[in-house]
Amino acid sequence: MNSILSKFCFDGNPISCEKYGHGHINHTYLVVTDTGRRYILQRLSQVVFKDPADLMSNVAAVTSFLSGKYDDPRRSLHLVPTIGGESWHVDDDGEYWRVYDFVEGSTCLQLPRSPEDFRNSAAAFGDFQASLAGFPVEDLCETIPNFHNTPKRYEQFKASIERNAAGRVDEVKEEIAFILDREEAASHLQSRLENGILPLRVTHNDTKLNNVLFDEVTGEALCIIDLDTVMPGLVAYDFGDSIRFGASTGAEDEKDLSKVSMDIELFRVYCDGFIPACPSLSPEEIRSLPYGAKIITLENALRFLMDYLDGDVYYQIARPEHNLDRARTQCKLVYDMESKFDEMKAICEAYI
Ligand code: ADP
Ligand code: GN1
Ligand code: MG
Repeated sequence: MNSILSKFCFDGNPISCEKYGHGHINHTYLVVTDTGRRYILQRLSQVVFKDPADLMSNVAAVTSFLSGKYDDPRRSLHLVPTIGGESWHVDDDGEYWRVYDFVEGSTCLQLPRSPEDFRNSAAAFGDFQASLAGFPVEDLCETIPNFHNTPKRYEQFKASIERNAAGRVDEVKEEIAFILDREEAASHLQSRLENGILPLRVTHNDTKLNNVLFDEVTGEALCIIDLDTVMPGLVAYDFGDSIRFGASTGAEDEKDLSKVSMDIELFRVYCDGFIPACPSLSPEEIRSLPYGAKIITLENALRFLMDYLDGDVYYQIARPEHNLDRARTQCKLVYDMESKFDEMKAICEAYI
């Protein structure tokens, strides 16, 4: 690790470097130097990101665009350059490394402490969406092609069932059936995109609550992080992914499914923070938001289960059945959202 650390322009000399955070994708470390400065060091996952140099160009462009918008430097991520002046370092094994300034005075949450937290995160993601409206979309690479193309995800899922790489298909027949039964409904947004009813915008694409940092003092959402999937997408998925994670009454990997449901009051609160923060949404986009919540949750169920079938190659896991537990909570949430869907639609309709 010392050799990696020696490549970046830190303020002071690193005195510690420890694993950090709850992300499922990159390997994240907290670095502290002898001047007391703190940094986030990350090794990118090349299982997930096939073209890390393109990804880093996106991140460099987006962070520099956003930092011009705020007076408080803590409102946006800042890359720390290498001693050669680059935004990332490639080591002898071909691994990609980057460093961000640590956003000081911030907290990262796994579930909202109060509805107010959730409203704040909604306003921050809405504001992020609105801020990127002026970003030149032609400068962005697609870091994961077809990331939220649900029909394509179903194709991959069926191929994974066919391969049965980890020999686990028989064990999860019920979960597979639940997901396959919903294939047609899951294409709703992709077909509206293809029919020109819904527009592409520059979206975040991974709007979990733990991808926003809160101000420790004011409690307000401070900084949107995890910019690896900023690329053209549907606003409904940004909205929906926040609901899937933050409006759940249980953790994403909760084993006791009786604890997992979608809190309709938190859904209402999120709408209240997000929709007014995105004033350019069309009526069709507002109508698409509940579908975004249901479909992205189903997509996550599919992706977690697919990784379980593939032998846990994509997401980081802390126990052998971790991906299966995650898939089950997502199925439970979809089931619950189906019973609340008319109410979800009515809540959104009121903003039109
Ligand atoms: P992953 O793609 O694996 O989810 P993230 O970029 O989201 O990786 O980082 C993982 C965690 O590290 C975040 O959830 C957050 O807790 C923490 N983190 C990342 N960047 C910063 C930062 N600049 N300042 C403070 N904490 C950060
Ligand atoms: C991953 O990187 P992280 O942990 O914030 C994943 C998301 C999933 C999420 C499920 C690039 O997000 O798409 O919805 O896990 N990110 C990528 O928790 O695949
Ligand atoms: Mg993350």
